[in-house]
Amino acid sequence: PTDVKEDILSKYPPKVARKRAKQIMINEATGSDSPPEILANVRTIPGIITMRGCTYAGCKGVIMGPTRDIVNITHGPIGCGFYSWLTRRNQTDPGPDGANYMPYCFSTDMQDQDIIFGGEKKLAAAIQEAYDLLHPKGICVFATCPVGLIGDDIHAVSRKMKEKFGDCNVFAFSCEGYKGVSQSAGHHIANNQVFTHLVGEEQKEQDGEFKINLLGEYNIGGDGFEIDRIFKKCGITCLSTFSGNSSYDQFARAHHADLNLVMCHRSINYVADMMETKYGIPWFKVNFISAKSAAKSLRKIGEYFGNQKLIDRIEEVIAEEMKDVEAALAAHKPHTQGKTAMLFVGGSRAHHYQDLFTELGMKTLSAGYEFAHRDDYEGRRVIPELVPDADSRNIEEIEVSADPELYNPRKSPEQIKAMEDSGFEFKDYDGMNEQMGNGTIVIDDLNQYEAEKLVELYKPDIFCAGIKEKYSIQKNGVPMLQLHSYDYGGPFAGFKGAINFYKTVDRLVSSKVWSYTEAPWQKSPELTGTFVWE
Ligand code: CFM
Ligand code: HCA
Repeated sequence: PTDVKEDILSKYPPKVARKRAKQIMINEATGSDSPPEILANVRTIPGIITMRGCTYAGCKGVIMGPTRDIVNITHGPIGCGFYSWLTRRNQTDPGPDGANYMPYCFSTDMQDQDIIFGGEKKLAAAIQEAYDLLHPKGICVFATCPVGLIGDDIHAVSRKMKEKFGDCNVFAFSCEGYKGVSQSAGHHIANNQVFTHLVGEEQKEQDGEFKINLLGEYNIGGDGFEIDRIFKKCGITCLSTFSGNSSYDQFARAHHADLNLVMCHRSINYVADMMETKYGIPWFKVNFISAKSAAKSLRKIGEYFGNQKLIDRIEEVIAEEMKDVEAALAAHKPHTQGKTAMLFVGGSRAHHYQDLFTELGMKTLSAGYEFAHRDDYEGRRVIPELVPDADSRNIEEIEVSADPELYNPRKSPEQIKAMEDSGFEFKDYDGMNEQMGNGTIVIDDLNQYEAEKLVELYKPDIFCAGIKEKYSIQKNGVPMLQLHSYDYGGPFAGFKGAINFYKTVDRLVSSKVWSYTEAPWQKSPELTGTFVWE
């Protein structure tokens, strides 16, 4: 593998190679007391074709996109609104008469004259129009790059409209595309505003036993539906999901839960911390990707509540669900055993999905995140070591303290301590590197050139990434599975999702069709070019 790193870097100009060398790692984390550091959450080098998206995409598309009854208005030229319209395939179930604005694309459609003379009036008119037409519970406004450049005060406009309406919560996000180095900054901006303007609004006590929130689950391909099915079967009450299949009221009542479960820690771990500080709700990390991980997460919930009836019910559910899982593995594993995979996804899937490949007997040769931070690679314990830079300082950190009325620690410090002493982990997650094993290749912010190079050198049996990577990988003769949109299939979470995944992956790695593909440059070699650095 050391040669592979050299090989990849040799094509870069020296300055680029020096920076990329810190983001390409031959993994030595397993069993090590001082695992090597990786450079992450830093700017992409201009000119490189990154897999990343922008801060607006992370805020508007990822975090707020899946909420059905908030009108999301993109303040900007139409392209930003258009290209973030329904692209993430998050599903929603509004019920027979629930409001659902997700199929719509709301935008102020800024023109040249708005850029020159300012767009605040146009924004106020758009908010008014949305209110008159739909009377939603909430309206959210998202800044795109030009809005930040010309200085429209979207927060002042939103405040004014909120006061004017009296029965509609209007708030805004300074999530200009350039605000951070990736989508990750957008998650933070979105979550801060939801926490400030929405969580805690509903004062009424909530019914149900074993009340939890699921943070960081976005219902891609119906994953959240499958997890909800499992919760219901176990008798666990999910008050709110941030933000898959969510509604305004779910956020407003979230502080009534007795436990926060964190699924995608990259996009939301700080919300769990803020809710613990403000309301006294403990949190821990869960993972519902892979049957074993789902079972482990459910057992941990049972242990947290310490209720024998719940614990027994969870065991019954796991036993029942695992019958089908084992039957599916018996059918598919003989075809997948020993095969190899590569995974490059945004923030947590490149890690979570390795559990599914392990269940299939497959080995992950190389993996990495588009925009994760060092803790996602090396584990949460490195957070105190992270040094803020100019880009991360650009993202507001909000001050949170215990709510004078609503703070109510669900477990006393002594109870938490006793649980921790017996091995129960709160507020923690492991990094990807340690699980992957030594000698594997971990790459942060992979780019188009490196993706093709990895495929050429290793010919993995399957490559997982997003839409931008899909077709070049297939043209290189390797089956490709989108782990963002699931190629419009799924769900892949929970027990039924795991079965679906086994079937999908078996079909892909067992098919010979990709090895017959001939890319245009194989037929006509004059189409290949070599870049020579002088
Ligand atoms: Fe979390 Fe996500 Fe992901 Fe993410 Fe994303 Fe996504 Fe993703 Mo695409 S919140 S970090 S910003 S699990 S949209 S639902 S699939 S890159 S790995
Ligand atoms: C985003 C959304 C995205 C893109 C997926 C892809 C998603 O990052 O803005 O590149 O295929 O999951 O839809 O991550």
